[in-house]
Amino acid sequence: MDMQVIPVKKGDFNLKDYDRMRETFSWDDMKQYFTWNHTGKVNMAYEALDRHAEDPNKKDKIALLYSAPDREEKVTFGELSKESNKFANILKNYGIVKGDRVFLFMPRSPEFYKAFFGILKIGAVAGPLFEAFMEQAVRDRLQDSEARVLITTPELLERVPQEDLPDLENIIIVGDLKDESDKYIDFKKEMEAASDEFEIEWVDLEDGMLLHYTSGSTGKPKGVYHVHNAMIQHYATGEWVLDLKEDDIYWCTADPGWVTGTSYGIFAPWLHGVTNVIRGGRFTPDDWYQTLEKYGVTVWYTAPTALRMLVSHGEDKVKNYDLSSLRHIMSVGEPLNPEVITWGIKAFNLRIHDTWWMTETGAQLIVNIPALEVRPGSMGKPIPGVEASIVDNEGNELPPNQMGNLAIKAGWPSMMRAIWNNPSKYESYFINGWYVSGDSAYRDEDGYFWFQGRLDDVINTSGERVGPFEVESKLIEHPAVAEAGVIGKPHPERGEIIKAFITLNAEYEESEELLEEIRQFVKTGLSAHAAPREIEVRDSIPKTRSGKIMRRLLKSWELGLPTGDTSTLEE
Ligand code: 6R9
Repeated sequence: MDMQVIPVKKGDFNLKDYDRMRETFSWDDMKQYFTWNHTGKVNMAYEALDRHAEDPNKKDKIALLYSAPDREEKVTFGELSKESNKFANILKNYGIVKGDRVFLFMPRSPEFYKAFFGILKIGAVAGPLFEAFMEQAVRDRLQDSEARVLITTPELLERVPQEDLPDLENIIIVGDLKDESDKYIDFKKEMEAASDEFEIEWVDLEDGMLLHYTSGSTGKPKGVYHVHNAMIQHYATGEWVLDLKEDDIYWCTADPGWVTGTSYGIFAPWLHGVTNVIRGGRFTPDDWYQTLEKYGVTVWYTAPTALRMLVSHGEDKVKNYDLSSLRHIMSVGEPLNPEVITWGIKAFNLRIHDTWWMTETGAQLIVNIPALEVRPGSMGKPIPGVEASIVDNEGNELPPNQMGNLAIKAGWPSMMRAIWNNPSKYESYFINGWYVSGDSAYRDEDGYFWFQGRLDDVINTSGERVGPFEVESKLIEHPAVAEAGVIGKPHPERGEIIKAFITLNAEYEESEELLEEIRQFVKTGLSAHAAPREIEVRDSIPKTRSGKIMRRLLKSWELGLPTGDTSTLEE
């Protein structure tokens, strides 16, 4: 990849000397921003909500700007604080206490956020599930977590295998309930009756707050357990990386079933008391641009898969909208193709800032911030207070430019504290004091980190290591290619050959000539050994709900192997 550097634009940064700060910063410096630092009383819901509700200047500020195809609603910090008190009272009535697991299986809606904070206020652990989960996925998660309460909708209730869930004592239904029996709790009715005063449960920084299930490459989904202490890092990155200011209109497009939708769809913006746009339903490019324009979004956090979709619909579409309010864009979840950054500069006149982190890390770790020059294709540098490195399989650090395991010195504030019910799995993440991410990467001489792939995805063809992401990025630079997923396919001579699955942009028809042209495009644009020997055109590329290309699934299909856990597959 040719090294391109996009410099800092004058005036658009809030950290003058990032590198120096990374040397001197201590997480203790961050505590002063929290109420518990002088009261000793901890709860995320207090810091993110009640604190603003108690502030006469903030209480009537809009916290939640909700929009869905059929509904629009504005909720202030004051209202959200009271409404979540009501929900906490409902849980209290049903005997929920600190430490219990309460799950949410419903689409994004104001009710979701009211319930979510009610759960935190009573000191329980919230478990948000993607609304698209089918029965098996719901069963696995509710069984493993031994959830006592589930909040869901009449439509999704069908996918809850109640007979297999002995620990699930109560189901709260948001929406019109057909069942007249008292088997279910009616959210609306109980909210109307509930008091909006609630004595918040003060917890310890190390008490549980959130359980996010995530799939590994094998086995059942793992419950990644996070504690209230994570707020320190949510707040810090909200300032440094999201660059949030008092008057921002912030939009994180992620669903709260994914960690991005909680850490950065809920916590970071509301810890900063910023107005948060929540958009439900499915998006088309016009919906995205309309949302940005209509609400005057200033800070936008999204994912490569969404950005690639926008790219495939062309620059002209952007021109139909007034996006002048937008000042800061970030991306997470997958490698951000340099091509997309280049496009973003043309389309929005803004740099898109890549950020790297994981469900297990709870918050951003390696990032591009406004103060740093962007090197397209690089994830950026570690945030202050975080030590990142490249290590070998024994946990020894490797020199610059050498590829290895991307690892983080254990102990940052938002690090997971357990894998639910699975201590040995938890321990397996750590070697020699390092949290080993399962991603491969290298670090350049200037300390920028470059993602190479999930360790299990790296292709070895004729002894050459090829990162599928590099090939995918090149493929989508071709005007005909919309999306691409690349795998290594076993080959008797070459070890593996590269096989690409692609979707075509609307104006293109599949033909032998076109596929050969695309192959040549990679060969001449990237390298001969990186050119896919096989290209297959498909209607879609399988992705997780958080937008990651499921290369593992492509590979299973290709080899006719069992597909394993596909609960996170986007339909
Ligand atoms: C927040 C989130 C984690 C995995 C991670 C890596 C990939 C995330 C990335 C990235 C390249 C980035 N990933 N951000 N790869 N560049 N900026 O995505 O959590 O769903 O647990 O996924 O996603 O492979 O290990 P999660």
